[in-house]
Amino acid sequence: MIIQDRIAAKLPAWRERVQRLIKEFGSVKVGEVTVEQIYSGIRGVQINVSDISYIDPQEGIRIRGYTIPEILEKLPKAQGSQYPLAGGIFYLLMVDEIPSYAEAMEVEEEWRRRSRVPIYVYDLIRAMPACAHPMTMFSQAILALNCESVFAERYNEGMQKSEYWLATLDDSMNLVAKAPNIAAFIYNLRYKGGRQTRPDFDLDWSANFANMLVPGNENYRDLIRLFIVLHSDHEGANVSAHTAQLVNSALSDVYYSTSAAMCGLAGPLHGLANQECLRWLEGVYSRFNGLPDKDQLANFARDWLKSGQVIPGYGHPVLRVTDPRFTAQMIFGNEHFPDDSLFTLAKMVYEVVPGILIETGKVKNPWPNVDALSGAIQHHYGVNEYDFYTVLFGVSRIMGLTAQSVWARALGKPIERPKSLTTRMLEEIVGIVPVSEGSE
Ligand code: AMX
Repeated sequence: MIIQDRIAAKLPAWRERVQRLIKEFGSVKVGEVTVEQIYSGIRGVQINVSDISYIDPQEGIRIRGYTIPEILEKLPKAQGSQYPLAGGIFYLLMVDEIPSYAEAMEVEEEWRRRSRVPIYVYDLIRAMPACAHPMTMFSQAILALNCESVFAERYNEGMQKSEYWLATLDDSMNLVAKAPNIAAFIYNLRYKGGRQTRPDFDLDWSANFANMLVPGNENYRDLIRLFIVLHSDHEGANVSAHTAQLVNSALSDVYYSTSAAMCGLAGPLHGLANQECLRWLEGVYSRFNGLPDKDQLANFARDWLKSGQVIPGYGHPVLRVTDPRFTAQMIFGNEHFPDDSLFTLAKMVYEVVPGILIETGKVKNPWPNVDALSGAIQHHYGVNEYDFYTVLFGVSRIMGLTAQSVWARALGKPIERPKSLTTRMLEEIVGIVPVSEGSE
């Protein structure tokens, strides 16, 4: 398999770099942790190394060193399209090189061969109650696939540690290959009366996924090609990425770890924000019976904040500028449907809301993140069942999550085990209570 061969060729040099850091510089301090950081979501504490992607607060994401515009320009394109092949972004995430068209297509061909989803997964989804959120269904379906885990099987047979990454890669390829079929099945079951569109193996991976959701729409295929690249990875320490790393570090296979990551992505402060964004935009639109003017929108946003709620799609724990993934979607919308009503409203929100968030004096980043637009764009193509948006996000994010797991196992990362303290211990450390007997 092409990705396996390329990683295998690079691995000795990577292992040497990491071993040198640990052996020669293991005692060098990287940073310090404050009491405030402990109480505020271990914010900014460097807990992990991931070479797959990095977020610069002032620039946004770089995937394997490339910015979003560079990636969109350099990755090989699907035939007849100016948007990249998903096989290309996966290759870049995994191998750390921009692939040729032939290399990206080889990945896509491998996925095609692995794409069949066992019937028990569909049975499980069908058996879930009507109240189950699509993310619950998606996470459960991924978990059920654990029956197929190459890693689990080989581990039971006594696989060597040096081969963990190979089995993890095998599982990752299988999971990515099957994810679009599972997600489309959930969508059509939940919203389209169970009328499923069969996979079209003449289409590239992204276009096939798009076609199972919105059959026969070329522009929607391009949107999904773009969406997959934009959502594929966002550093190693956000909730879903960190969850996947933590679970996978216990040598739970990627079905366990990705399913757990999807549960984190399902939170309203993380991946669910895209669904919340569309709900919010629709709320504004119906409140004003159409587009408000800017003053009306500003007053609405102020009242909303006063009621103690967040404006979804705005703010970020790391970014301090407009998310370049937001900008890429804005360019797409302006090219394809500049006058769409919700898209126009989303653009107006971008003009008005940052100023309102700045007024609060507490929001560290008043600018939009990726989620501020993705829902409005889906809505344009008739995918207006916003409960489903985080599943779309998840299908793409599996690529980055699994790339991180493959490299973690390849570089021999051990089980994660940070340490927790008691409040009393912290009070002792800062010197406001005497050190108890027996503690030192
Ligand atoms: N609307 C209203 N208030 C906001 C806000 C927003 N969009 N963004 C931040 N704030 C508030 C916080 O709630 C916090 O208030 P508090 O002190 O009363 O608790 C204060 O501003 C400071 O927060 P911060 O340091 O700027 O942000 P954070 O790192 O704590 O949180 C995030 C980041 C994304 C959770 C937050 O900006 C937010 O809730 N945004 C809206 C939801 C959203 O868009 N999530 C998607 C994130 C991207 C993703 O994972 N997909």
